[in-house]
Amino acid sequence: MIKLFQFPPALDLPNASPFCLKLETYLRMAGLPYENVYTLDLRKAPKGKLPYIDDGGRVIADSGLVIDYLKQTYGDALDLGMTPQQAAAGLLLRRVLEEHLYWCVVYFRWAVDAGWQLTREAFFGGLGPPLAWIVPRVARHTIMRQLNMQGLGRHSEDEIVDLGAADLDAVAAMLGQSPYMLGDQPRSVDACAYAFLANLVMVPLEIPLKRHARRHENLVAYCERMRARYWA
Ligand SMILES: N[C@@H](CCC(=O)N[C@@H](CS)C(=O)NCC(=O)O)C(=O)O
Repeated sequence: MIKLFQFPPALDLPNASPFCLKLETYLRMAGLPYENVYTLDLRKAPKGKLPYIDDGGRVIADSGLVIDYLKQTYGDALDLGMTPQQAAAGLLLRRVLEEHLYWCVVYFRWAVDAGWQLTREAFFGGLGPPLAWIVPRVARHTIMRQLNMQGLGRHSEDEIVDLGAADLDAVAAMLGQSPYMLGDQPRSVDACAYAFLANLVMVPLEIPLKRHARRHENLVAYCERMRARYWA
C-alpha cells in the first residue's frame, strides 16, 4: 500500500498544505489505495519538503513527480483522451497556482501578523514547551527568507493582494460555467486546483485573497463540487 507522508490536518481541511492536499486528492480521484503518515519532521523528507510517498520501498518526493510516477505505474485513466490544448492549459494552470498564487497565500499566512497568529495556532498549537517557543519561530524565519528569495516577499501587502487577485480572476474565467477546470470531466489538474482553491475558500483564515476568491461564485461552487465528489 502507498504510504503518503504529509502534514496533519489543519484549518478545517484534510491538509492546510496545498501540495499535500493536491496529492491526497489525486490518490482519491485515481482510486488508488493509500495510508496517511502524518508528520511535522522534514528531516526524513528526501527533498526537505512534504508531501512524499513510499510505494513498497520506492520513495518519491514532490507532488508533481509523484503524480507522474503514479500515472506511469498504475495508469492514467483521469487524463485519457485529453487534447494537447487541454494538457497545455492544465500545465499552465498548475504553474500559476503552485509557483505564484501559492506564494501570495504563504505571505498572508506567515508574514502578515494577523494571519501568522492563526497559522501558528493551527500548525504548532499542539506543541508543548520548549518546542512551542522554538519551532514556530524557526519555521516563520525560514519561510520569510524563502519569500524574500523567491521575490514575492519584496512587494507591498497591497501589491501582493492585486497579484493574487489577478490569478484568481484568471482561474475563475478559465473555469467559467464548466463543472471542472478542463470541461465536463474531472482531470488530474483538478486535484491541484481544488487543493489550492480550497485552501483559500474553505479555511477559517480571513485574508484578503479569501474574500476575493469567495466573490467568484463559480470557484466556491467548484470547491463544494470537488469536496462532495472526493471528500464526502
Ligand atoms: N514542489 C513541491 C512543493 C512542496 C512544498 O512546498 N511543501 C511545503 C508545504 S506546502 C513544505 O514542505 N515546506 C517546508 C519548507 O519549505 O521548509 C511539491 O509539489 O510537492
